[in-house]
Amino acid sequence: MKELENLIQDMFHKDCEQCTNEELYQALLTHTKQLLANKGYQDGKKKVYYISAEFLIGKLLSNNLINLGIYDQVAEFLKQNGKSLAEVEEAEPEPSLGNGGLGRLAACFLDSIATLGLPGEGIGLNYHLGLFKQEFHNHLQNETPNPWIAENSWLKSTDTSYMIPYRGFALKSSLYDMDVAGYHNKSIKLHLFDIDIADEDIVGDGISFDKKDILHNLTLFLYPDDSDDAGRKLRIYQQYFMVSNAAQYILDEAVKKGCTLHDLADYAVVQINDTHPSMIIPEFIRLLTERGIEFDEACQIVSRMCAYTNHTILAEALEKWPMDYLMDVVPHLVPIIRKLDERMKKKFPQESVAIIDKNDLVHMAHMDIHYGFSINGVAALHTDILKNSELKNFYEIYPEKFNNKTNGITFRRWLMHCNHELTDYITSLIGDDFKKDAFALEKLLKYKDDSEVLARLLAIKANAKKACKEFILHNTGVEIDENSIYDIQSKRLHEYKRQQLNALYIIQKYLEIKNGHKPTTPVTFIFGAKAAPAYVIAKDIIHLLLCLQELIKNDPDVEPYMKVVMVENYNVTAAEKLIPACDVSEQISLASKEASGTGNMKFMLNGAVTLGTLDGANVEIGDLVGKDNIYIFGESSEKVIEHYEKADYCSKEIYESDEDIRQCVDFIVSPQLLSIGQEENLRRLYSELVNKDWFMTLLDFQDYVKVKDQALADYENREAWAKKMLVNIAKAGYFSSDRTIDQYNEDIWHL
Ligand code: 26Q
Repeated sequence: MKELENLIQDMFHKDCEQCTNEELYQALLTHTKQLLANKGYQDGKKKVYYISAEFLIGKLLSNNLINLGIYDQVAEFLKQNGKSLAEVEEAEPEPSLGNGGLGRLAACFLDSIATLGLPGEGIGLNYHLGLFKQEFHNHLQNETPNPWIAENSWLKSTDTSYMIPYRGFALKSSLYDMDVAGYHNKSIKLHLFDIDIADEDIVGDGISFDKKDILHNLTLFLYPDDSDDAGRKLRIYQQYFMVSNAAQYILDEAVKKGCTLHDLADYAVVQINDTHPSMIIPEFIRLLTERGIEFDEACQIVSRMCAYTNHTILAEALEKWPMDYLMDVVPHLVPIIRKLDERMKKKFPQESVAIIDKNDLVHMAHMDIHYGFSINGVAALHTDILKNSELKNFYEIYPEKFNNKTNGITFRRWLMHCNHELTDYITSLIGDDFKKDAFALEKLLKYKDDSEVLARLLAIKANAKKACKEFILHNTGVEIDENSIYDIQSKRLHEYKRQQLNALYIIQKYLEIKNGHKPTTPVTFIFGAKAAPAYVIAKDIIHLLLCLQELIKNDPDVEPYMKVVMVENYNVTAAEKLIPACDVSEQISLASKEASGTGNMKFMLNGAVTLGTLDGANVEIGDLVGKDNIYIFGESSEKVIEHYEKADYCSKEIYESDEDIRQCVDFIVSPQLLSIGQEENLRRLYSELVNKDWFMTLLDFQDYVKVKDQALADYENREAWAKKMLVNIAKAGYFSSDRTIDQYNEDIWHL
């Protein structure tokens, strides 16, 4: 720690004791960046390039210290000087480079690629104002810019720069790098491309700005509002900027190593994270043909190099770009895409597998499947659904391209960093093999009937709940009861994830308590979720939750028994506070709709018990822990898919025939809630549920209530509950992203 002490002296001319937390953060940032670079970078002839519109990396200081193996030393040094690492960490801004699961997955994958010592790099964009910052006013979500790049940050500027051609002009890029430390291994790089002339001052009210001012807006926001033409075109400008930079960078790097271009696939494999980077396929072909490779050969090279991951089966998220837009933004790609399409139309004339459809829309996923060598889903059920229904026609053509890679999470962040007490206790029981070999957690199973161990698990959970209570008080001003059951649903807000189902349960409980049925142990319903700014119904659901929070807070009959609290601006930092404290993990998407989920894995690893549908990776969690250690409810994915095929689901029938349900749904527009909230929002949501309910909330409601009531009742037997917690922790090893990355490498990348 001598070096750190000297650095603090050099930077601030005083001792550690006299420094502010902000100053200590600056010193640690500088020190850690140096250590990361000194470790050297993983290299090899062939590299994987993980290209993604999002990298939801979270704060980096603690994680880097853990992976460098000096966390304890630094924490101790600060403590001896009267400081706390946790408080120093507060000074770090959280990078705002992602939205949800797909972005967080990319971040976990970088950690595992580095930890396994594989040569790989991430490539994305350096959004200055990130996704957006969520604020609640009048029980509604407001969006404001989320500037996160400080003068001194984890970003390192480089000399790398490319010209990116668009219709009528070209933009010069600048590359910034961030180092990602492997756990007790070398570092790898995350490359973030940017433009020097991006101008944050063009942002007006909230997050509004001139969407046509490409020269100044290109790298301001992730997912700019695409409800109009200008917004959609801006997304194409962004995507092309990302992939043209990536392709030029990859080619340059390979050529420097001696690649002749004919053998490019021996130097590079590109993992395309959903369809946002799909234009990299025609862009590679453009660059290769420019450098003298014949079109046919360029197609073959690219087809040996590109692999595509699908993260969703929701039709509205599968990108289809109108040819006109591409013509306006990147006309030089248009003849290439047309040629790629014609070649496939000759072989496979059926419309369902066309790249360009009869409305002149370019189906990005179709291009990936035809011209990539691998397509994977992100959980067993999801991959089955892709093969058997959503992409059936493609599976029949290319059965050998389809494979499953069940998602995973890095245990360095989602256990070792966010739950020190649990990590230390596990280490005391089974040693620390699990930090590198997550399957070793199964050794915990021998303590399944050990009352002392079970009591300790409960005590650790109780401490995490106290810490979470402090966080929630600070974040929302709401004081929750640390002895209540913490029931948590935190994830992006989307109708298919069904936060509205949870809300209806809360209404049902509220009415029950009003009628004198009081729960044995009070329950706190905790939510964290951002809604896309233009997603009206998602914002209405947030409104309902905030209105319920207000109603219950002010009702002395009910307040002692239940509470609702919605955390503002849910992000990685908030997740790290909520997840260790959770008792019941809500994973209640409509079966078949959640590709995998990764929050479900983080919660189980921290000793929460899942309440969920048989959807995504919940299915695999259930198989691993057994039916006594998970609460499953709801219609099966087969039945749900059948309802969609037959178009025979009618929520109004359920609403009209089931008095219980009607009472709960009607409550959304009751005088009590209307006196708190906005009539327009509440009525719109009510009408959506009664007349449409596309994600079948009412269908699963009664079963949800029954199973959730059972879970809450079972919580009363604390030792039996602790046993479920232990089994969940012990069986979480399969969900380490080290396992996932190992499989990507074995089956797809071959590094
Ligand atoms: C598409 C078109 C226009 C605008 C935005 C988008 C868009 C943006 C983000 C489409 C999809 C996303 C993000 C998807 C996502 O995060 N999917 C999640 O991926 C996780 C990792 O595989 C899974 O665990 C989740 O189940 C899945 O929802």
